[in-house]
Amino acid sequence: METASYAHFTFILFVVLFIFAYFWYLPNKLDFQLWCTSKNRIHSNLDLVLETQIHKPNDHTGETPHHPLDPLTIQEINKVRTILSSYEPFLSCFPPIHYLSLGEPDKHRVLWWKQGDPLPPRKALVIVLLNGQSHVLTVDLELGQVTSHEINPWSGYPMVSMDDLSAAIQVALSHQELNQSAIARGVPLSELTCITPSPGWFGPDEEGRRVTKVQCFSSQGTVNFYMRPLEGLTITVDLDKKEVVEFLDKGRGIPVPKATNTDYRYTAQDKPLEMEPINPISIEQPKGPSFSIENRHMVKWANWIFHLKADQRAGMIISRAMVRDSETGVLRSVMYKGFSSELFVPYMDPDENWYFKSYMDAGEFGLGATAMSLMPLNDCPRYAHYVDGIFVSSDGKPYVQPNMICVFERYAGDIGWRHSEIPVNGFEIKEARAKVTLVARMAASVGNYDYIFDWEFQTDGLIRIKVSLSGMLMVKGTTYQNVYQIPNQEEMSSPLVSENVIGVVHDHFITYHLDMDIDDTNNTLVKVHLVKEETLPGESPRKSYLKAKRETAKTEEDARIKLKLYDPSEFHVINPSRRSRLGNPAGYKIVPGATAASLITLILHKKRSAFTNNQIWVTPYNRTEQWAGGLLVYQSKGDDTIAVWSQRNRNIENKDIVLWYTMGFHHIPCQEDFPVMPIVSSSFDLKPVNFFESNPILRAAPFFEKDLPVCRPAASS
Ligand SMILES: *[C@@H]1O[C@H](CO)[C@@H](O)[C@H](O)[C@H]1NC(C)=O
Ligand SMILES: *[C@@H]1O[C@H](CO)[C@@H](O)[C@H](O)[C@H]1NC(C)=O
Ligand SMILES: *[C@@H]1O[C@H](CO)[C@@H](O)[C@H](O)[C@H]1NC(C)=O
Ligand SMILES: [Cu+2]
Repeated sequence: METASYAHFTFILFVVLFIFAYFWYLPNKLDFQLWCTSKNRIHSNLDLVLETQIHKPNDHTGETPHHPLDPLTIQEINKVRTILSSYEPFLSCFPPIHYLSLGEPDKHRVLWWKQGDPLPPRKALVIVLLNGQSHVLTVDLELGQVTSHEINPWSGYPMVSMDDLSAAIQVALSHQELNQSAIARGVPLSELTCITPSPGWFGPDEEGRRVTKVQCFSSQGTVNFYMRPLEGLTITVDLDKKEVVEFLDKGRGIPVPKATNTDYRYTAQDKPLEMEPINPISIEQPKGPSFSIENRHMVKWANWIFHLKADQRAGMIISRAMVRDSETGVLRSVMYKGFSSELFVPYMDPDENWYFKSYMDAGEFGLGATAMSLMPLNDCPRYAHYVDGIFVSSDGKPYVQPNMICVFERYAGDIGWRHSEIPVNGFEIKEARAKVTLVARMAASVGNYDYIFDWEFQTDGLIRIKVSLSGMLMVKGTTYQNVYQIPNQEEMSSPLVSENVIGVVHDHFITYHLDMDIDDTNNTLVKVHLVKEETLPGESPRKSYLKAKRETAKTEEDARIKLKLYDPSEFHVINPSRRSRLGNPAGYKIVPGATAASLITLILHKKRSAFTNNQIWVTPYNRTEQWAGGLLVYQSKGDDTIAVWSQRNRNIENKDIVLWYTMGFHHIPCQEDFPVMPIVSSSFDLKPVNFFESNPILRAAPFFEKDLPVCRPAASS
C-alpha cells in the first residue's frame, strides 16, 4: 500500500512537473499547437468571431452608413418604402419594386468627402413597374420625397423579380396543354421543374408587353433536372397579365434524357473516385489575417484600400481603389469604380425553342440577386471573411443575402519576384519573394450557370479581374444516343455530351465598367502600338524591328478597340499631368487575357448586343452611363448601350474617362461538362505602367522558416 501510494504520488508529481515544464519552456510551441488544432484556436478571437459569423446570420437592423458609397441600410430601405407609399402616383396601388439601390452621390461630392465629414444627401434609385411602364425614380431620404420621376426613358424593362419568375412558372404549370404535353412524354406534372429563360428581343411581335419563356424539365430521379429537358416545349407567358401567350410543342418524338449519372451531389455518388485522395489542405495564418474591413465596407490590406459592397444587379462593386505609393507612402487613386456591368450569353441555335436564348444576366436577373451564400472551406478558404448583401424584394422590403462575398488573402505558392545569379562570375545570389494577394469573391448562380467573380489585388499594384464558369450546361434533347447514329455528323452544330443530350454551343461575354482615375479624374487613353520599322539599307544586319509608337485616343471613336494578335498594342490609361521623376506619365494598362470576340450577326441581336462588338471602349464619365447593355435591359432594343453612347463621339482626351472591357468565352461543350462543369476561367489585369518610380515591392521581406509553425494532426480529444 505504502509503495503503491508513493508511486502514485510520484507519478502525479511527474505529470504536474511535465505539464509545468511544457508550458514554461515551450510557450511558442504551445501557442502553435493550440492554434494548429482547428477546434481550439486560442490565438485569435477574430477567428472565433468569423467562424460563428458564418453560421449565425448578422443582424443588420441598427446599422448606419459611414461612407457616401455605402449601400442603403435596412432602415433607409424601409424609409424609401414609406416615402414611396405616400407618393401621389402610387397611392392607389403600391407598384412592384424591380430595383432599389443607393443613388450614388455626384462623383465630386464623393471625392471631396473626408472621413468625419457629414455624408452627402442619401438618395435611392428606384425602378418600378406600373401599368406596363417602367418608372425610374430618385428618392431623397433627407427631403423625404421623390425628386425625379421618368417614365419609360428607354425601351425595355427592369430586372425581373423572383415573384415574376415564380408567377410565370405557376401560369405555365396550370396550363392544361402543358399537362397533356408532359404526360405524352411520360412525365407527370408533379415531376416537372420549369425555368424562365428571358425572351431577348426579336421584333415587334413581342413589343408592348413583358413576357418570359418557360421551359420544363423532368426532375424524376434527379436534382439535376437541367440534364432532362422536355425538348421542343416552350411556353411564352405574359408576366403582367399572367397568361399564356403562346404554347409551342414540337418535340414529342425526342426522348427525355435519362436521370442516371446526372446527380452531382457528394452524398449521391455511389462509388469512390478512381484517384489517390488528396489530403485535407488549408493555408494557415498563425498571426491572423493582414486585412481589416472597417465599417463593414472599407477593406484595408498591405498597400491597398478600397470600398467593397454587394449590389443586387452588379453583384460586387469595388470603389475608390487606392494604392500606397512605395516611395512616399501617399495613397494614390487607381480606380473610382469597377464592376461587372453586363453578362451576355448568346446560344448558337436557330431552332424555334432556342433562337431567343441570348441572356443578359446582370440586367435581366441580377448577379447579386442570384448570388447565394458561399460555402466555407470550398468556395473560400478557412480564414475568409464573409460580407452580406442587403437587397430589396418586390414589395420594397429589405432582405439579407448572407455570406454573399468573401474576402481572403491568397497564397498559392506563387512568386512575387525573384532572381538568382549563376556562379559564373564567382558569386552566387538567390533572392525570391512569395506572392500573397487579397481576393474579394462572389458566385452568382444564374439558373443553370454559376459565375465566380474575383477581384484580386497584388502588392505590386496589379489588379487581376477573373471570371470562372461552372454549373450546368443548357442542353438540348435529341433522339441520338451516340455519334454513330448521326447520319451526317458534320451537320451537327453542337456536340453530343451524353445519351440524348446535346451541349449547345454558346458564348459568354462579361463587360466590365472600369472608371479609372489614375491619381486624379483627368485621364487619357494611349494606345502603344507595336509597329514594324524597316532599317535603311546598310544601317544594320537586321532588316526590320518592332517599335513602340504612342497614339493618344482623342475621341470615343479612337477608343473603339478590337484586339489583334498580329497587330498588337498596349492600352494605357494615363494621367498626363502626373509624371514620374523621368517624365513618364503615371498609368495603368489593361492587359487582356484569353478571350473571345462576339461574332453575333443575328440581325435582331445586333443592336442589343452591340456593346460587345469591341473588346475596349472608352466613354467620358457620365453618372447615368453605368450599365453596358442599358439601364432597362429586359426586352430592350438596344437604344441605351455603350455602342449608342459612343456614337456621340465625345472628346476623351484628358477627361474623366471610363474604360469598358469585355472578356469573352466561346463554349463548345464536351463530355467532361456533364453533368456539372469543372471550372473554366479567364482573367484580365490592370497593371501599373510608370505609376511607381521602380519595383514597388523591392523592399518586401522574404518569409523565413522560423515564422511559420508546422502543424501536426491534433491529438484526439
Ligand atoms: C393532368 O392530366 C391528367 C390526365 O389527363 C389528369 O388526370 C390530371 O388531373 C391533370 N392535372 C392537372 C393539374 O390538370
Ligand atoms: C480636367 O480637365 C478639364 C478640362 O478638360 C479642366 O476643366 C479641369 O479643371 C480638369 N480637372 C482637374 C482635376 O484637373
Ligand atoms: C449622360 O448620359 C445620358 C444617357 O446616355 C445622356 O442622355 C446625357 O446626354 C449624357 N450627358 C452628357 C453630358 O453627355
Ligand atoms: Cu458556357
